[in-house]
Amino acid sequence: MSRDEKFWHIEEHFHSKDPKASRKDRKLASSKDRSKFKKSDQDQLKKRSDRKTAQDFDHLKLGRVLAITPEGILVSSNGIEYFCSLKGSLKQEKNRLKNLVAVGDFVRFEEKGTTQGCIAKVEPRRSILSRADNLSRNKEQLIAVNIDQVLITASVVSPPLKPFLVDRYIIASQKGNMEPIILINKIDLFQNPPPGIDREELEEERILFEEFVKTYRALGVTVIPISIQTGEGIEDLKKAMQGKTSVFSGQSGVGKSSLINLVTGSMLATGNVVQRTGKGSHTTTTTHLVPMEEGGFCIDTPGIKSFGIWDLQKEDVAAYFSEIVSLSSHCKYPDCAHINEPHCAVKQAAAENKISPLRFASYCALLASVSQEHKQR
Ligand SMILES: Nc1nc2c(ncn2[C@@H]2O[C@H](COP(=O)(O)OP(=O)(O)OP(=O)(O)O)[C@@H](O)[C@H]2O)c(=O)[nH]1
Ligand SMILES: [Mg+2]
Ligand SMILES: [Zn+2]
Repeated sequence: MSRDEKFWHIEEHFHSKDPKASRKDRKLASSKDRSKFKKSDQDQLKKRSDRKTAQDFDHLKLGRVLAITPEGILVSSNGIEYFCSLKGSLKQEKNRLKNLVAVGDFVRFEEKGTTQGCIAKVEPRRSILSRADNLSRNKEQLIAVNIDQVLITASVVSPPLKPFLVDRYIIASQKGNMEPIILINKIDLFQNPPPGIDREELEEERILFEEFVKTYRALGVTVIPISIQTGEGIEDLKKAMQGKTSVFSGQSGVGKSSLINLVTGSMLATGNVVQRTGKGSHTTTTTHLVPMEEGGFCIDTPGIKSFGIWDLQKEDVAAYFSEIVSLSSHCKYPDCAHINEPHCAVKQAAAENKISPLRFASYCALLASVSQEHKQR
């Protein structure tokens, strides 16, 4: 099968499902799913997807959004690429959304000439990776949709590992109905650190890395330590990506585009990390979907500076930290936030290192930032 044929094979598989049957499947799947928060997130997703459509769009071309570029929305349909605009009627739906269409969307569009089109309908989405828009925190920014898994990409040393950022991504993945997988790239830097990093710093980073891997694996999350330099972890990454749609997301400079190039043979631009600051140089500027030879797709995204979780209420933060959930019944107050309350089992466990200090610090920081956002609204 050629790349295009594979693309359409998977796409047709997605659309050939009888909607009633797939609704039944979804119900069954969600009834089997025991995690409470996940179920309500799925319900919410379904509600958002079940928008009433009075018009019939079946006669229009079906395509998938590959990228959103200054020239228009790039849509692939039967191996042909079209630059599309959005129909006026669609734009009326724009309220809390920053962008109506996202990379990975399946769309119905009217053909206008040989390479242009006009999108009339966005098909229901099975998963959504989004964040709170940076400028106006009350808008949802869609990063990519219809994805199986988020490859949360981090690195060690340059840029350094940031567990609190990983936690935010894990929560966004769970809210949006995707599996989180953590990639920790550049582990070769423990042997060959860049200039300007002293021994002590390197040792601290190594301790953090080891603690991190242990903690997140214990939570049941797949963690793959990787080095492009030595090839470590690359086979595991390929296996994890096979036949799936994955989105690479994380800070600038961690190596998202480099990893995609290595796995898919693409030629995406990559950039240097600024040595003085340890920060990436924001090389990738648009999100785009790349088909893979072995089956499946991957999506490269621009590095982010900060990641605000969309629509996360203060009261719901703890539910995403399973180790906190399981201890909270031992707190004195049933609505304990585990910050200032006396006789708090969670704080006690954190003090005794019975829960990971990384995760507890992350919980506290997230709760503080969500409370702050609420005040600002
Ligand atoms: N030492 C080392 N360097 C790496 C590794 N992977 C990537 N790099 C380097 O890290 C730098 C940044 O890589 P990119 O692939 O551009 O990072 P990115 O995450 O796509 O960054 P943005 O597009 O800015 O978000 C490049 O100079 C890569 O050569 C690795 O495993 N080890
Ligand atoms: Mg990049
Ligand atoms: Zn408590």
